[in-house]
Amino acid sequence: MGQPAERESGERTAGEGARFELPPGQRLQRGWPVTHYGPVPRFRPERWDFRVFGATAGGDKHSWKHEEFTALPYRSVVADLHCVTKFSMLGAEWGGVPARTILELAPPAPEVTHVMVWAEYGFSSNLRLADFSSEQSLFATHKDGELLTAEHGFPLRLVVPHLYAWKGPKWVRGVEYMTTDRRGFWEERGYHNVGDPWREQRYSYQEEPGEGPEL
Ligand SMILES: Nc1nc2c(c(=O)[nH]1)N[C@H]1C(S)=C(S)[C@@H](COP(=O)(O)O)O[C@H]1N2
Ligand SMILES: [Mo]
Repeated sequence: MGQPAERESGERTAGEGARFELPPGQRLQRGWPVTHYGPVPRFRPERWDFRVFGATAGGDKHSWKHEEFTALPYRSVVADLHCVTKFSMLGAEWGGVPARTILELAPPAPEVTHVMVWAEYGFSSNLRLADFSSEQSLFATHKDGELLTAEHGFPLRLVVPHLYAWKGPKWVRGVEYMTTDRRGFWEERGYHNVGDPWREQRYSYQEEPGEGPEL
């Protein structure tokens, strides 16, 4: 793998985002189904912002308006999507702002170990900092060269290709830096705290000691 800093922005890279292969227990999905809990939020550009808060370096809060966020460096990642309900979509090209860019622009305090990614209507998902900061993690505005549609997360969704797709909120609005782990929406409702599809980490009862906060 190359160094991310040496890549031209916008360059198409597969890396670890796409293996073009099905993890255990998954089947290939034709087309692109819509899967989420609750209603599709309406995008109001004048009210929209993207916030980074919690244990930031120096205690600073960061926020971007929509036009500011979409002006950040754009990059593409080819990634597979694995839903815990057992369908997978292979080799989509996502475009947007790398999670690492956000970590550079809004650095976390040294004690940060986890993040909570927040979306509209209070949907959330927690991630280990190491997963969030992986080279392929992307705040996506586009898929296969086109703007996301409303039901697929417009204006912004997180894509973390090496984890089950619930770890990537659609309609994302911000990131909270955390110094201890806390469960997000699905992680509180029976899904695995880590969610690695290659290890079939689907449900919280499969968690080994140390993989998640006590239930
Ligand atoms: N805000 C929000 N994001 C979400 C979800 C959700 O319920 N709410 N579901 C997740 C799940 S379980 C999956 S499989 C993917 C589905 O993305 P898609 O509808 O674009 O296929 O979105 C993820 N992001
Ligand atoms: Mo899912």
